[in-house]
Amino acid sequence: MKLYFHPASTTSRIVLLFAAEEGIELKPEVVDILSGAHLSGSFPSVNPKRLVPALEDDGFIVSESAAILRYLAAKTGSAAYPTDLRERARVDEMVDYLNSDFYRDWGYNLIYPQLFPHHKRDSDAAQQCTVHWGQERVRNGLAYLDSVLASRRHLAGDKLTIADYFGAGILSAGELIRVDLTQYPNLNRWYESMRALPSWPRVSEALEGFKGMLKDTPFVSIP
Ligand SMILES: N[C@@H](CCC(=O)N[C@@H](CS)C(=O)NCC(=O)O)C(=O)O
Repeated sequence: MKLYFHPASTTSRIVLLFAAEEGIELKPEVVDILSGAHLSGSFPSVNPKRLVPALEDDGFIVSESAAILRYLAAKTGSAAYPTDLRERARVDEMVDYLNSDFYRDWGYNLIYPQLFPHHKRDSDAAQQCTVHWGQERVRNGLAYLDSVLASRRHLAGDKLTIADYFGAGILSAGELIRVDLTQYPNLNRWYESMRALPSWPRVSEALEGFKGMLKDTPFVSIP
């Protein structure tokens, strides 16, 4: 199987971490989204949405990091995507929450408009409004996740599942704007447990590099 990805991409790192931890071999194909390599050439025929990651398995292509996680986990029979109907529903419930309500505010309102020129709003007023809207809503989301983790070891129960890989990847983008998770003790405990996974440092090398470049940039964050 071949993975089209970029090492600094949040959604790519989700898949990379899961595959590394589960020992799933993926042939790496870096798509340099920073130079726009995903916008022309052959990549749009792989993913017409022109986004990474995308997985190719014997001519079958699947995009969307959450769908790729589900595909890989089901294909390899991973315990991280339980087959019990209710356990699986808990996992899907969490992945879908993170991928929709939470990520909209976290990624597309709070973080990305501050990091990427193509996400920045047209006027200062619109930018400020978007980022503060995101900040307010993200506080609710983080408090919700913290409350969930008060009675569970992991995001979808007591076992490590694809919801944890998905959630940790999404949460890691917060490191770029220096979100302080210590005020959410259950969430922080869980996030640190994900950061302690053996493959985390290798998969997160590009994130660490990006963090270093941004260390003196001021951000609206969750202080
Ligand atoms: N919903 C998609 C989002 C994928 C996505 O936004 N990928 C970003 C990198 S994290 C990308 O390819 N960006 C290129 C661009 O915005 O031009 C997923 O979960 O895979």
